[in-house]
Amino acid sequence: MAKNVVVVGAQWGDEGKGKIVDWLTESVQGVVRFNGGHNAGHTLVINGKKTILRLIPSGIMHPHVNCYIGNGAVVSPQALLAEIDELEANGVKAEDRIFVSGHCPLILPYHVALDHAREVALGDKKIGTTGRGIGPAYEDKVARRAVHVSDLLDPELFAEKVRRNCKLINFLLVDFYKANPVDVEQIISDTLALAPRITSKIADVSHTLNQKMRAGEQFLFEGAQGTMLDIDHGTYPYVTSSNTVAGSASPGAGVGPQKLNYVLGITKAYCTRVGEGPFPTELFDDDGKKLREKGNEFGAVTGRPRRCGWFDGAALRRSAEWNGLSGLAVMKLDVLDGFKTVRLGVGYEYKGQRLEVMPVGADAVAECKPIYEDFPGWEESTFGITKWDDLPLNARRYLDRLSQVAGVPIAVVSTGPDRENTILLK
Ligand code: 2SA
Ligand code: MG
Repeated sequence: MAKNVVVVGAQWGDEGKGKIVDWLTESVQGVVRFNGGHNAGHTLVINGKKTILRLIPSGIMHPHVNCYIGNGAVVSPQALLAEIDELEANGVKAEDRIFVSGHCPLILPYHVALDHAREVALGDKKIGTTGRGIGPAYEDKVARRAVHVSDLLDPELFAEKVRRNCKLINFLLVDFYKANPVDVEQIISDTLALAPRITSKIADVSHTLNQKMRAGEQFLFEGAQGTMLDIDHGTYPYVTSSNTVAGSASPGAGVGPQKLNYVLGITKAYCTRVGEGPFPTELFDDDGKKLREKGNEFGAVTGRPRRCGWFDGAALRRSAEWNGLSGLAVMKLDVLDGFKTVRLGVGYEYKGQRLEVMPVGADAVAECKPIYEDFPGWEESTFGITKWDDLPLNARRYLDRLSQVAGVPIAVVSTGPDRENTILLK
């Protein structure tokens, strides 16, 4: 394996990054989150037991690695500690292996209140956020008024910053959104009660990673959400509020881009999206229902049913460009077992023209009609297969074409949720 690998979702999230990061963790010394917050839901199945990680890097299940939360992520103290408690209750020693950059913006309850108020006000134009306060926390960062994890070291300064920010937030909540105000003093005291456990995890993540890299250690950078949800490149405004593409591992963790040696794009063998926004290959028929049921496509954080559709090659080609994908991990191949025909999106029809790549912005994407190539399906079960040559011929043909359309070699195929259900190609 290359030295430092960035793992990103190549579609709209929920591609199966958690399984792959957990699996690749065997050969690294640390796993790093660099974007997003506890809106992520990374599902791991180890020896049949399911764990869902939200903010904590998926490497935590391996006792030999340290887990880092870089400055590009947003941190809810409450959510972080609840996740650690859950892991510890399940016998995973997590408390002392998590290092958090002091420069991560905090997510506090007033961000959650604003997230909800916005969604209600948008009505049928809502984004379909996870309601975790992600957008408002990143807004504070860009507006240069974020309260950082390191501010928890100085209770007075912390309280002063929260009081100042809440003047604006309560004005917005009450006067603009006609919602209830937040109780500022309660937020301050509740958060400060958690502060010692959070501040004990503060580290200079950037410097630590750079030092350890110089000493020869290898790291995995674990992206959250998916490429098409990127704030700059995704189907704006139906996006999350962070950069989800691979390059953001560099500013989000504080390492130079030349340190990122390989970019692994995770994609399902089909496609899903949760939340609002355009999705050209979405299915509203029995095939869509079958994908949702067989693939158990429900939000790992919110439980929302995910929208399902065929693989979208025009989106994946874009994703390959935006991320600089070195290889693909194609997940959940077994979910396609038993379909009579499997359809592969190879481009779009847009304003009477053929497009090879997804256009930019939600309005343009909403006007795209997918162009499909149809493949005969396979009756045989692919569940748990560990060798490429053991896959049914029709499955191999489908995957070969998928890789050709994406313009990226397939490095991994996943044939089930467990670590063992994996084919390694490169
Ligand atoms: P937000 O909360 O501001 O980031 O929401 C903005 C959009 O980003 C989408 N988003 C996600 N899409 C897929 N998976 C995510 N994580 C959870 C999961 C989601 C869940 O793993 O299943 O449980 O519902 C995730 N997080 C954010 C979101 O749907 C909005 O479209
Ligand atoms: Mg997920």
